[in-house]
Amino acid sequence: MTKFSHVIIRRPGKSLSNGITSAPELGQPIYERAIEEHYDYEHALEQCGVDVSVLPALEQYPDSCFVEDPAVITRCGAIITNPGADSRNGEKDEIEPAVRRFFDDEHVKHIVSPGTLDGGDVMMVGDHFYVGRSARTNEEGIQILRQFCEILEGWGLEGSEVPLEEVLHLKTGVNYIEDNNMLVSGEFIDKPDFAQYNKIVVPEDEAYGANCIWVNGTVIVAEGYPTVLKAVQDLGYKTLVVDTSEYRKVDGGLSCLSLRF
Ligand code: CIR
Repeated sequence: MTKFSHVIIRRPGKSLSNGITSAPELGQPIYERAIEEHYDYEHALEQCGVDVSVLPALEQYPDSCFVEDPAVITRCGAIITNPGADSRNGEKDEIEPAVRRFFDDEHVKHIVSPGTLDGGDVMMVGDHFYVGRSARTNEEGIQILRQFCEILEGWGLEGSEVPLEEVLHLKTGVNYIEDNNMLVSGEFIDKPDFAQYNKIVVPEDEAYGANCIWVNGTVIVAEGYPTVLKAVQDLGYKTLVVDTSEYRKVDGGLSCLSLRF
């Protein structure tokens, strides 16, 4: 059974306002509010019984509070990714020392160029990892999946590829909350890859709310998505609600803001 004992987060910097966005119409994140939301997020995680390591802001990387992307952490070891956006690629060198506090050399592996991978494209379901093939997770000619899966297989884990077309990352639209329950939205609702799960279909007007996180029996849900919240509560989960509206302005959400392991 999955159980997390550690979480890594990184405070946003003032440069968050320059983060990559597909939704400029939402306006730029307001730093003071983003910090408040980050503290609330940290406190929600603490209530789930995990030890939270807080890394300092990195002004040179506007998107670096989204620590989920430069690393993937499994129960067997960590994979430092090769983030697909040029402005974010250097984040991999910044996250590695934090990850190495928990894993020795043998248990830290790397994705190498020309393969690129963002952790937001990796969804863990027990020992199986779904890997979204997105604009960020890719490789010309050779399959990035092979590189990632060889590392997983070395640890007795496995992966499979899920092509995606409409959203930034796999977990933008599909999230596993344990006990065979999966929140699905948009292009993921009818994907055969997820047919075996109890699917909670997220309505289009609450699509952002599909990005929930399960932490030791509690599901943290973004504020402002009542249908999602009710559906999760109806399944019997304890829930916590956190406002992530400043992060939404730069395409970020609950899962992107932490590494849980
Ligand atoms: C980016 O475009 O990379 C950031 N502005 C948002 C990253 C969100 N990360 C995630 O979904 N895992």
